[in-house]
Amino acid sequence: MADMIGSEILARALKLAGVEDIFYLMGGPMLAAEKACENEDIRMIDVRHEQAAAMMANAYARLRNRPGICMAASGPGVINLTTGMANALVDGAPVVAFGGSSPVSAYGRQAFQEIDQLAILEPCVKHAFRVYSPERIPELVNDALQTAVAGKPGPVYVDLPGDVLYKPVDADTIDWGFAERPLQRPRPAGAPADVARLADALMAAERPVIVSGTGVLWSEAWPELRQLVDTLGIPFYTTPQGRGVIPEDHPCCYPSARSMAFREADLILVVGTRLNYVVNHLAPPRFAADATVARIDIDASEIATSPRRLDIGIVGDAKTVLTALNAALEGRGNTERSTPWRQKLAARVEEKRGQPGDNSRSDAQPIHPLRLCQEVTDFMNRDAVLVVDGQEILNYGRQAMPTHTPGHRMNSGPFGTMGVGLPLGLGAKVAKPDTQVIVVHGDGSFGLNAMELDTAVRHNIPVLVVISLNGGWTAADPPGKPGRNLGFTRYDQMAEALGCYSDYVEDPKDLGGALRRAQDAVDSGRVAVVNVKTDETARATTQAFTQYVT
Ligand SMILES: Cc1ncc(C[n+]2csc(CCOP(=O)(O)OP(=O)(O)O)c2C)c(N)n1
Ligand SMILES: [Mg+2]
Repeated sequence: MADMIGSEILARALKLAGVEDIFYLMGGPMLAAEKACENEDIRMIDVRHEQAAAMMANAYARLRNRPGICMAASGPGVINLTTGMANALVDGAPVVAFGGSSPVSAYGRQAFQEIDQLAILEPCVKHAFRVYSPERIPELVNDALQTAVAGKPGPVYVDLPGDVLYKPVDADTIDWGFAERPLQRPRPAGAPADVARLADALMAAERPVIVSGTGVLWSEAWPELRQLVDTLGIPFYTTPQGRGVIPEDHPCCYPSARSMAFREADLILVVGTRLNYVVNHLAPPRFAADATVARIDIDASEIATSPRRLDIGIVGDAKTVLTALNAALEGRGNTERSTPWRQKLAARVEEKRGQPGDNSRSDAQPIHPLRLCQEVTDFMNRDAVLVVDGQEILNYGRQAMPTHTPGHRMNSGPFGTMGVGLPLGLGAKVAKPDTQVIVVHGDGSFGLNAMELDTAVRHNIPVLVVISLNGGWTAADPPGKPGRNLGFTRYDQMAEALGCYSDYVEDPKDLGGALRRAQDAVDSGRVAVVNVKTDETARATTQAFTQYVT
């Protein structure tokens, strides 16, 4: 059989592994690989900054529940991936990046773009390695994809030296079978005795609370979680990116009573989320000191090293363990025991609703960010993917905008990465072309990857971007923050120059119509940007509820 070069082997291996879309920025020594991917009919989406490619692959991975793929040229191209890869690591998302590098044969001779790329990427990923033998590329592609999704998902970096990518190999010597292996998603069951103990503890609890995270999304365990909630009437809360596992208009959802629920619970069940700063490490007094604490996690080290002592720690897959738990509760359904608890939380939600300071219907000009959130909420589809990036707008959005579909909420994440908004939105739209995608962006964070509007226009990825134009990074209050002011820039005009539909809004009365017209443009296949001048003094309060700061 004819020779193939490493680049062609890579493209064929990715195709055989089921890869349909790749986000990349062209450049040596990856050109032949990128061309070969085109020849394999993989959709190749070329972006304007490599970090955006990694961020798009992140959203894509989450919405397809399979690895998201990106590629970068050697040296600065690969280094530009780092923010997106580190963000994927902290998000726990299976992004697989292929980076070109200078030829092994010239290492140490100051070759073009030579730098220790593995050393730079290693702390940003779950696993990083270099390929030395082109004939082993199918095996190593399989290795990368399997590692990314196994157990707790995370990013993988594969370094591809130029001389490996261009080396001819006799195609008969290649074992393609590696690339076609199904991705292994182990679903360990928890210890049956612990599951039984958890069932009994839940039956005995009067004030139970569930805190769930993206582990439930990767495990696709939302039907089982909902069954548990319904069986015993358990109030539930999720991490900011774990939203939508149960629709947020479910009767056991009491978002604004979160602090009370955590403080007064007698049992806290944590499913598929780390006990990191996002949940205050589950520490008292924010979380009841005397509550029974139970945890289900696929990562044994999470259970072993829990910052708070666990009464019941179950190493297992969320879907498998919740299925067993539901079976253990079969015929024992009882929502009455927790009725007073739910009534108390419901009363708290009511009390908060009546409190002054709710600006969601404010007619003030400049527009209050909460009014902006309300207008977007009013018109967006129930199953829209909503991405929010910024600080004030992120915090306001978290309180004011619900999500009813599993995984359809993304944001700056536990790494607090400004700039993810637009790329996450584009990755989501590529993954789910028939779903409405809305990105609500701070004006500062928008700037970091704003050129991705060009990517969206060139590749026909129609999303709606709404900018909260408060004239800078965070609120102008307190005054005098260094480097805060950016000015009230007409980003809509910039978007127009890039080929987008655009609009600019100052009067709250015009907001609804402007959003509708923009969505009509999106529905006709265009990328739309609505630049909304908002109140620069509006500062989201960081109350206990917004401890979920990202
Ligand atoms: C890449 C990155 N750079 C800087 C920061 C620090 N930072 C956190 S929030 C924020 C301001 C965000 O401003 P904007 O996007 O305009 O949203 P706003 O708060 O004004 O609504 C900054 C600069 C960060 N988290 N990430
Ligand atoms: Mg801003």
